Amino acid sequence: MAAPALASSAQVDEALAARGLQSVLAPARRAGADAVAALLQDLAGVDWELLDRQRAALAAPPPAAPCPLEPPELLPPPARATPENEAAARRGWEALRAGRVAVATVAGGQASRLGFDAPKGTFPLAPVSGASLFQMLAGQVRRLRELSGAALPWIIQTGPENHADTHRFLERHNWFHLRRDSVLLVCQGTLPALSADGQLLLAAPDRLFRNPDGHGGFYAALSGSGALAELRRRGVDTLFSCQVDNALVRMGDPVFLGHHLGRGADMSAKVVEKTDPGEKVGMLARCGGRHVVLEYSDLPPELAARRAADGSLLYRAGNIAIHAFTLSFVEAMAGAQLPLHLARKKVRALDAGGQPVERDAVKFETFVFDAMPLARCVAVQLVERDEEFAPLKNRDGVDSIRTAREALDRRARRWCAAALPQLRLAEHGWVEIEPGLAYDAADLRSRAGEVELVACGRLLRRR
Ligand code: UD2
Repeated sequence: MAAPALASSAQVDEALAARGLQSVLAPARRAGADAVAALLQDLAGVDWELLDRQRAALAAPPPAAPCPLEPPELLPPPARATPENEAAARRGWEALRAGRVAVATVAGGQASRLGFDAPKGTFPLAPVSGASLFQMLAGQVRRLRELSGAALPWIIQTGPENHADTHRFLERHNWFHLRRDSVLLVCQGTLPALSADGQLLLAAPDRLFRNPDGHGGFYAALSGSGALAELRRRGVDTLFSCQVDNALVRMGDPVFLGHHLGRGADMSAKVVEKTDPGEKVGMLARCGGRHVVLEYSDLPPELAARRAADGSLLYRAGNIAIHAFTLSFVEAMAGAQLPLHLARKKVRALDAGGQPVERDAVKFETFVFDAMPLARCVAVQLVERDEEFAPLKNRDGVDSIRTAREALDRRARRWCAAALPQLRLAEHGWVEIEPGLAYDAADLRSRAGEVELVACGRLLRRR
């Protein structure tokens, strides 16, 4: 979805008339010339071809599960000491040291399920220090830079609803002491929402009702903002990406990157073993020689629950939205027609008489992982859930603040037991390893002489 060139007023009129959408101008005409000019300006940014796809999607039946599916080949977890993993680690570290890698985090959208009225990345998740998700990620970026000696640019993709707040937060925290020009903040785009009969909706007489284009907007945002060109200029050819809300994510994992590079993959993915068929993660499978991800909300329960001969789930590869890409694949995806996902919601928009009301609307989004079938080669690595996946989605219950903190606590205790067994950690309450102190347990061991345990045995930090 490359951004279209802005159209003139005459072209907008023509585009509206060709689609029977002229009534969208009526409230602006009643409000006066300024409102008309502003709305025409807004409409000039509409991608009409994409709008035609949106309108066609309203009538299309929901996507059927592509068949026949097969489970994908899974590479073993990074921690397993196989010759392949060791070779991959060497290759990954080489690429990191050579400055060929950048990391990216998608952090758009609203944390509504979390009940948190701010960008999700600003949520103070760390159990003892109260560090935010952004600070935890920044710590890893800093440590990887120290270990690799490379610049390792970090792209944070925001959305229109949280871009300014994210910028302010990072500014207030002095970008967590990462060089300002080493963090690229990129805002994803929007798509017009439609009524069920395909009419454009208005948020105000002079403004369309739009919603963020989903994290699939990542590709176009990177390309359109100039971030991709900037990464190329800095010598980057490989991108690692993750979501902001995985408390255990291992940013820029060298083993994963090494497999991605070694296989010559366009796009790669990490998955966890699904044990509950109803778990809210996409399912990664093979279909007609390609890799696909079926999102949990589109997954027929019967398919999700299918078992292999040994009783385990047949489709056990749960997509945790951690990917590696070649930069050229990201560039190609910026112009690709990714599938549109529809969400029917109540929104506050104008009615036919121009009055603001609660009304039904259809919102459209694209997803990062829908690019996977377009990749010629994909490497899929199975990772240990306890080491790498603890999503923060809900206030309580599953995938909540408590479960994410428990996962951080368990991992910190495990790393300390393996690396610094002489430490006397608190027996009760949370234990935390300060963000950025160590990349993994082996790294923690290498820092034994530099650390101290404070807060009654609950926080391990640099002395
Ligand atoms: C996502 C995946 C799911 C699984 C799960 C793992 C999607 C659609 N599904 O489920 O398959 O991997 O995560 O935890 O992603 N975001 C944006 N822009 C947007 C919307 C979201 O940047 O317009 C970011 C958001 O900041 C978050 C991530 O995308 O980091 C996931 O969004 P979500 O929480 O809505 O996705 P979820 O939990 O349904």
